[in-house]
Amino acid sequence: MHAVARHPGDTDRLPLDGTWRFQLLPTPDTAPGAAWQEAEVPGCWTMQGTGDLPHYTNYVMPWPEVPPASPKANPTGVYEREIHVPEVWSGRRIVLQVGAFESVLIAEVGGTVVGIGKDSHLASEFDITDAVRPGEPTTVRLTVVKWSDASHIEDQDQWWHGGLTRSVRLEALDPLHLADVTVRAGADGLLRADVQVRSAAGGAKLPDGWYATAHLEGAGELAADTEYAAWCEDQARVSDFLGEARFHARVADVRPWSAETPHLYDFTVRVHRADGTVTDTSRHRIGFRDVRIDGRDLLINGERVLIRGVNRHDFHPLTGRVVSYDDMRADLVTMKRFGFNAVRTSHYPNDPAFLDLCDELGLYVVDEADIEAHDHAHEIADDPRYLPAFVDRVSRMVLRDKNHPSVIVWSLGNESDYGANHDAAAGWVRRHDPTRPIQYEGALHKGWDTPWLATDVICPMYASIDEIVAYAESGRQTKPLILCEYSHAMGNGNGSLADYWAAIESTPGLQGGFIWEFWDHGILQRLSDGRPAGPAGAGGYADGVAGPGLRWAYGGDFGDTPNDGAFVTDGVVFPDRTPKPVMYEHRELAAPLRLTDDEDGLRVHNRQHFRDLSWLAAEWMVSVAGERTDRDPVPARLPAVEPGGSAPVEAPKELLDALPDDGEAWLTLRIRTAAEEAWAPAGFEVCAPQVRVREARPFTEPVLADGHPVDVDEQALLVHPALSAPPVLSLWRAPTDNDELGGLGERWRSLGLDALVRKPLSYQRDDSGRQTVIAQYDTAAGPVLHTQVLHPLPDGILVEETAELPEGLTDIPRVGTVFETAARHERLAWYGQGPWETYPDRRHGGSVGHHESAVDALFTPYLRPQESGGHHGVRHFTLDGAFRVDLDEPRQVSVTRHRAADLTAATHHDELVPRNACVVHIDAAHRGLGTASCGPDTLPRYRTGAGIYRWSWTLRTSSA
Ligand code: IPT
Repeated sequence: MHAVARHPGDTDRLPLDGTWRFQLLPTPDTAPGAAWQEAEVPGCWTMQGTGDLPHYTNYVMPWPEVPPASPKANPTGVYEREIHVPEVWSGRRIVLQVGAFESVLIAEVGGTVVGIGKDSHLASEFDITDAVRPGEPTTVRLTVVKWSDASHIEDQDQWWHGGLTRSVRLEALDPLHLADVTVRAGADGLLRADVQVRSAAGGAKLPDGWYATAHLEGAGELAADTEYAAWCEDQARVSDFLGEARFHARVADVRPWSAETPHLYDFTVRVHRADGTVTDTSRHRIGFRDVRIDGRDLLINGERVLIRGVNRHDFHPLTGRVVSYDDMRADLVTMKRFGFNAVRTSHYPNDPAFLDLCDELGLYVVDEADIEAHDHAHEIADDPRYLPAFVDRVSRMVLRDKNHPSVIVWSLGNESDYGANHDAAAGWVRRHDPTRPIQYEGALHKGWDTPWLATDVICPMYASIDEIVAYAESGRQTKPLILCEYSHAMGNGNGSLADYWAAIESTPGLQGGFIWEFWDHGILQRLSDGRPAGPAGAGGYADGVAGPGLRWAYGGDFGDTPNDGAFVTDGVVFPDRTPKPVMYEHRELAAPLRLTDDEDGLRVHNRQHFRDLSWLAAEWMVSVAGERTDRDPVPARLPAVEPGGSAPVEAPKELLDALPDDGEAWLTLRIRTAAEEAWAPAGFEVCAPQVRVREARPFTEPVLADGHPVDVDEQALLVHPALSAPPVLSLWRAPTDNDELGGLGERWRSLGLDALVRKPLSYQRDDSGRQTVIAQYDTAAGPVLHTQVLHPLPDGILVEETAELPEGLTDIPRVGTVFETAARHERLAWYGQGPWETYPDRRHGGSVGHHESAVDALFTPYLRPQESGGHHGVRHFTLDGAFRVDLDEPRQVSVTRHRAADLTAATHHDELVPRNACVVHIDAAHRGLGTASCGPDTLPRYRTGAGIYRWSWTLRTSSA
């Protein structure tokens, strides 16, 4: 019965969610005692104040036992409550459904064991008809054993929890029921539905005269296929205990389903007794769409759709693995708002409601089975003792989810090597559902040229741009290449996402990928007792920051050993779903509309596959460097452009004609939703493509002034009333997760970059009042010579700097100036990229223009403190209007309240104590972010190394 989607509104359901009696035992062999506490269902007991806490490991099993063994010490939760089966359910089949549990379930009703279940992310169902008496109370006990042989194939990179993690309920069914409904609906409007009917009553024989009916929105009541029935008769395929029926329909002018156009149709199947009584109803929201692989292309409705995907785990910072309908919806809405069109249910099937939402909101799904044998992958993939579990997990997922249009690919699981167990599972899927491709990354382990038969997609993880492009151009590629994981979103990262997309969009054979991953799995933790804040902790966070007395916990924070530390915090959103800066990068790269200005003139491009531009409203804006122009945006008329096409668009003359005579100027087309979409209100900003309409004028030497000498102290450091720490050379940034895990943090420390000692060599004032200061900074790769020429200006100073880096000083984080302000400035206004944090290899999300922000809001609170708050391409900035810096050319700048050393020393965001001063970095060069925490390092063109660097800037203050 698990294949049949029943409508949630049907009345034959009794939810059992809520407060249950609960006790936690040390082993499954321990007898429950008399003392009960309470636990919420669904819920993870690891998040509910028991002694068993969350434990994080990436792939190392948390205990040493080898498969299929599990440890003796084995937390076991006993959940109990009374149920009252309504009298009106007499004579019906009563089914107990447990949505999800980790990892073994023993179900008892009225003291009798009715069954056990495994497979932590699919429901287990038990026919308890004989164990209950309608009208009388009965005790249900659900015993959940945390560790088992199954734990070895649920070894995903996430927190280990225990509990009942999805809803529990009773269902009442007539003995005559729908056992399976398989709907196939193509973009041509043709539908075929195959229905299986069984009877669970005495002898399981079907009652005479039963029949099935089907109703489709847009086609009405469907006639059962009599030819098919006759053929069955003829072939002696008619059974007295398995009823089969087939329906066909053709919907005229069908509106096909796609992620861009998620049109759904109501489809209902019913089974009746001879007298017409309906005994079971199955309701579906179906979509008409095709999925097909043609050579190197995965086609949706015949179109080679680019897959802009993200991997998503079930996660919530207060409840662990329990996610409500609203939370699932909010996740998917967030994805849609930031341009994602696909999600991989890494690494297990999600709640069925999740797929309903994907159908409705429009997201392509790679539906993944709950199999990850990571730590012992090689031993398990061919272990026949695990064969039934592999086939069971894959087939149960397919049976449950096959009627969802959003599901376009089945995935056999993750990181489990490759073995006969995979082929067995794939074989079943190929026969049961020939309408969808299968993918499995492990099937590539012998190379991409000769994938084993369990994958139809070349779906590698973390391959470099060079690798995928070389492969696509090699002539050896025979299947579509869609990365199952790439661009590891740990900390301040996702460098070169734009370079990936430039390669994907320009290389036939490359069709996209799934960013790793959606969530930073930081659990909200109370500092007072080190416990998860739990469901009561709601409101203890805002904008990515845990509240006072709280922090976002990662591996090790609950005393969990072994653990993999902050590797669990690698998502594009913070634990409270606040988007990280990379989301804006992604939104711009995935924009449905692009703007170009080249020899073909100003044009808009429709980057979608199925939709025109009529759902978008647009307005023009211009921004000019120098003074703010503050001109109102003017409405833009978007031309009609077919999907994939482009058309000229008229520039806003009134705005361009009114430009000041001088200065770099940018034209922005701000795009919003014209009307409400399922995932956004009307007027929601979708993207803001820009083109430069006028180049910057070259930096002109400011007028130098006589007679206002620049002061330096005995260390040859600038003395300036607006600065509490004078400008010095900086070659260090607090290592990002990519820097640390990629091994650079260690290298930079061994070079001494984190503890540079400045040795003044000379300083000299000339007649014009200009100071020339030369200092040396020793590194393990040799000395760095740093020269500052400090010129007096009538209203400030000009600082010209040169740094000479020795040959051996390769690949360092930055070369630039750092200083601190004397005053506690509150607001930064800058002309450059923003408002989101940008870096050299992650700067497409920030548009060029005038931006302004509270200094405190400029720092992105990555869970493990690291370099943060950078702005690319800054031309000038002011602090509270009183402190102005102009740069010789667009540069990487950050203004925060944290020194790089403060960030380096802290392990969690809450340890940071903001300084009063603003810490200002102006970089001549800044290393890109890359994605080396899992995947390729920063591309060579974004690296910073030996050589001579020159940069200059002016400082003007009201007090200077
Ligand atoms: C890959 C895993 O599939 C994923 O679950 C996660 O662990 C990710 O890496 C890193 O965060 S596996 C890795 C061996 C590439």
